[in-house]
Amino acid sequence: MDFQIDGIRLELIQGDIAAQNDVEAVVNAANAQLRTGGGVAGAVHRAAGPELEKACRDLAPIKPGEAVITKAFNLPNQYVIHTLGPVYGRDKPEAALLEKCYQNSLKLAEEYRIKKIAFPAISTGAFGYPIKEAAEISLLAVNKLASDLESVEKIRFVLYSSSDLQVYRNQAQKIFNNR
Ligand code: AR6
Repeated sequence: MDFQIDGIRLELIQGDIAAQNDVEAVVNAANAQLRTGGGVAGAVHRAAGPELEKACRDLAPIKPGEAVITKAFNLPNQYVIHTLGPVYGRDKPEAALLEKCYQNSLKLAEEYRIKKIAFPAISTGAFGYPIKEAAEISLLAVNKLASDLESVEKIRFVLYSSSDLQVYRNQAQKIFNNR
């Protein structure tokens, strides 16, 4: 399902963030040390290969809401943007920190003149953020920034499960169809 927001194409799909071969940058739901892990971080590091952890070494640690960029090595992309989401119930204020993840990732995408970028649902796995709240925060963040984006033309949310995709669709319809 696609939406058009101030000239930005927003796509919502079900899939694997490590298999997005038509975007220049994918976003990693990272840990503070920028090491491999479970979920998205595991998939991204496995597909990128060991060079990715080496490239991350000097950039770690990062704090919740921050984002850093590296090359993508064996992934079918040019860049990986690594952002650390808040742990739900621990890193406060969690909504503002989650919004910062999207803002700072898009800021880096602009700096690197990236046109197409794919995000996972940051913080909604191991970090426990409820999907409905997280979907609303991430879509509102895009809505707020869309008119300022000069390089970015396409933003894709890659949801792992069909139920998460459905939640994103419902939230997007509420937010964008009422504009
Ligand atoms: N592609 C797209 N989405 C995925 C994939 C995938 N390959 N795998 C899982 N998801 P998580 P977090 C979904 O746990 O909550 C890591 O171990 C998943 O269903 O990857 O930010 C790191 O090392 C969920 O909806 O990220 C950190 O320690 C969403 O992606 C910690 O987990 C995010 O799940 C980060 O936790």
